[in-house]
Amino acid sequence: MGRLVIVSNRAPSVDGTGDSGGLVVALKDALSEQGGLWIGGAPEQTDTPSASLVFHQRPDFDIALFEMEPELYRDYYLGYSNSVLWPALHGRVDLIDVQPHYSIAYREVARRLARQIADIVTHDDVIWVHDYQLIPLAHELKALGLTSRIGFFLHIPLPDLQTFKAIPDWQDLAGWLADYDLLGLQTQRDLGHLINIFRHTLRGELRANGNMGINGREVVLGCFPISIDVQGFRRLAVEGAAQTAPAPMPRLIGVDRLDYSKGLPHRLLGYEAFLSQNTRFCSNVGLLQIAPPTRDDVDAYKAIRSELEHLAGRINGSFGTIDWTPVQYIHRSLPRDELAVLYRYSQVGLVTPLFDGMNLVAKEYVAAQDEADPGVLILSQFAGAAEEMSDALIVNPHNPQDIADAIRTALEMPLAERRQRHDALYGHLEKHDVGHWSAAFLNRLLSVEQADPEWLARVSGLESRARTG
Ligand code: GDG
Repeated sequence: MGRLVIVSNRAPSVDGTGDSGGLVVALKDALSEQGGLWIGGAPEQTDTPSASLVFHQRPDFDIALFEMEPELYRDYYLGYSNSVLWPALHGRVDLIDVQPHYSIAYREVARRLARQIADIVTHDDVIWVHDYQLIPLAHELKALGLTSRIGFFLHIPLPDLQTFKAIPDWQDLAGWLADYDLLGLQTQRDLGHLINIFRHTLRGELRANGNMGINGREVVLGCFPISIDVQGFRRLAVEGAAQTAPAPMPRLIGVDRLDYSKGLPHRLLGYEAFLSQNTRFCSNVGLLQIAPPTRDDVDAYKAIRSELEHLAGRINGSFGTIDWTPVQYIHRSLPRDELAVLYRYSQVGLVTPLFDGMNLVAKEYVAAQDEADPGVLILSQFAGAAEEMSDALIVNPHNPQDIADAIRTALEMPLAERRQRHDALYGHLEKHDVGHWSAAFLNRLLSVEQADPEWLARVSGLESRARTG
């Protein structure tokens, strides 16, 4: 094998700050062993972007940044990626904002990036592309004749066929996905949706080995539930807690980017129902909601922020007293080590997305607990994590009563049951950490046969005819 080449919308920082998030930790070892390279969008846009990748060396792996103009970035990232694909793939077709220039920019970014990548990779390099911002990349790379193996991992959910078809370019998207050699999804749920999309759109045939025959070649499919650095996160929580006092009263915690997919208003409605039905808990429990800003420039995000602030204000106004604030809402990002301690000192973890690829907060909450006196995880049935974490209290986030009941059950749960549930959840996580995830994906990618040159020639021919025609 040549180098491992990771491609994502954003590359890790050149100086290593912010590496503690899961993905860099997961891929660091594989990258440094293989002499790897991480290609990603430059953190700042420029009116005079370089026509080739801009290289930086880190001690562990190299970084190559892809530059773009501010307008192109806006239409590709805030536009197509986050105003079309993100809502559609999360089942919120009502929020899709279709603009022709968004989809032009999305394709243009993949085309330009492919040219820059094709200049520097060789046949033996293995390319792993991440997430919905870059779906057309394999198509563009193969059109340039690249024969390296190319895998793709979708971090967010893939909806059912009918929802998928609400995206104006759904047929193109299906075709671009089928150009990868390996497609990895978070859950069996999403894998089922992908198979159905391929069957319907490309007459794909499911083979006995679970892969799909599409246009005379085999696309390898797999379910790879992402995870966290379990030991590392647990260590942060234990060490931090040794220097911090516990919370003065039982606490529920929620930690989510302020995104409409995370079900924050639904969560507050559930908490409101809980307080109104269980008044003995008033003044004796608190909800801490950390919701750092994200994609502020997209209208749907402004709307969710004001909805959340309205609800938090309503609950505090109705139930709060001079000495007690029922909802503590923080609209800022906190350092990761502080988060770990907050999780450990919270008796209930509330993870109630309406639709989520995986949800790492659920896993972080479990990893941070004290096994002798663990808290209880309340988890939405629509988080990908629910497939693996059935020992959490599983709820339907659309039903406030379900959330209210689960909060009461969690707060009243006897120690023995809390320990039993936590042991099962932690036991699974320990064996399925983020290293397990990246190794499983990479091993599968390495076992894929390299592209058939005849097929490639055909695709490249069609592509160049389409361009010149
Ligand atoms: C996408 C998919 C999939 C949050 N607030 C703070 C903070 N965070 C960290 C959490 C966690 C991460 O952000 C959020 O991860 P999630 O998995 O919950 O969600 P997305 O950001 O939507 O991620 C998701 C994931 O990709 C991985 O494949 O699981 O389904 O949507 O790590 O801790 N971190 C810090 N301060 C904060 O205030 N430091």
